Amino acid sequence: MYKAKRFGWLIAWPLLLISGVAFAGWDDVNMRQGVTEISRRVYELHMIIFSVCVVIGVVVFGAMIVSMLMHRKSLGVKPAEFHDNTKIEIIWTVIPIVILVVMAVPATITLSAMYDASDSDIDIEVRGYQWKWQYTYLDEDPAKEIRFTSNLLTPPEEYNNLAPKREQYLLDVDNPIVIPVNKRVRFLVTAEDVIHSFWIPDFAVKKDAIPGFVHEAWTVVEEPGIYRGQCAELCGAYHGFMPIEVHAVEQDEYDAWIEQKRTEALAVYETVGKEWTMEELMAEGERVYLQNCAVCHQANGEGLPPAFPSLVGVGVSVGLMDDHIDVVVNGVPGSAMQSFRSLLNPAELAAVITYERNAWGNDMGDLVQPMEINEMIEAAQ
Ligand code: HEC
Ligand SMILES: [Cu+2]
Repeated sequence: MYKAKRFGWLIAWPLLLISGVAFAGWDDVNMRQGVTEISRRVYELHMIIFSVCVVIGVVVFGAMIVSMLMHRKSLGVKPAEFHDNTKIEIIWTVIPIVILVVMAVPATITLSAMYDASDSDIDIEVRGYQWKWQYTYLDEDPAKEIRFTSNLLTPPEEYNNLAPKREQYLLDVDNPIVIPVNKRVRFLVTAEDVIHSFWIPDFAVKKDAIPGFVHEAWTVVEEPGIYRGQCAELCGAYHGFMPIEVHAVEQDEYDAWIEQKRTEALAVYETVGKEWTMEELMAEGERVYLQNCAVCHQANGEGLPPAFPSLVGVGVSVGLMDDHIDVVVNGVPGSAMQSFRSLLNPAELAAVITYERNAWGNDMGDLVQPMEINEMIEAAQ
């Protein structure tokens, strides 16, 4: 009786553990179940293995604590004197082996299902950059490929504590991934600069994005909704600023989105991607020049020296193409000649540069394609 009272708490704490099942916030502290078949299997696996660990923990620590307390010296217990007990040693080796093997079976089945990325309906290339993701919806026809970058929306004021934080703080982006529900989507994960990791907990998808390697992951989302993830690899100062946002939508909504993205991509392909002729560049170049450059350099190109230099017969306009491109794209720091990189699109830049080299009797006879300008700008980023 005396002992039972003193060690009542021994019985109390497992009860406390069990009563925890009824604890309302249990889902918040447990691993999330996610929204895909795989994520639910991962969750179940976690629960099975977690329970096995709890039982082992209770049995091992229980036996340890009970024997330490019940057989302590102050109770006058005499220690048993024996070495080696082959029977016990065999038992405590065999039981853990059996437990490990039993746990390995469901774990291996789930893992091999996760790794089987075959037979996909949609292939999306995922490319990690410091610090953003780029997504490409792959297609056999390159003109139909859709590529966009997905940037953090949360402004610096919020993470510098100068403004109140939004609900989706550091978790929202300008261009989310859009996928249809009930379709097998394959992610081909890679990186451009350093190692990143593409992690969407609700899908049980987590793959390292490593430059030069392509890792596969897949998912089938059943419920429409917005799902969020993050880069899960320490990839530099703004590692926390490259979240992942996935919109799972009904098939018709997805089709409409794809259609719109394709039209946009085609428009860019048609202006920037195609070969331009000298006539096209000169016509477009004149328009761009009169609209953006003539205020300073004058319609006849002669400028207003010394404030605004002449472009006729002198300087980069009749010099090396690369120097010319550099001035127009990047501007001349500290002067009124600003950078036109983001003010004009690559086609407009190529046209105005070609125009300056061939108008007003400059007659250089050379031209630059929008594609070349585009590549230079992308490479410099
Ligand atoms: C607000 C006035 C202003 C506008 C608008 C402007 N420029 Fe300039 N530009 C200048 C000034 C000033 C310089 C001289 C910079 C320096 O070298 O200090 C210059 C220099 C240049 C040069 C280099 C000249 C040389 O040979 O050294 C080129 C080429 C040029 N501009 C092209 C353009 C084009 C193309 C546009 C329109 C898309 C444009 N500029 C619009 C003010 C302007
Ligand atoms: Cu990263």
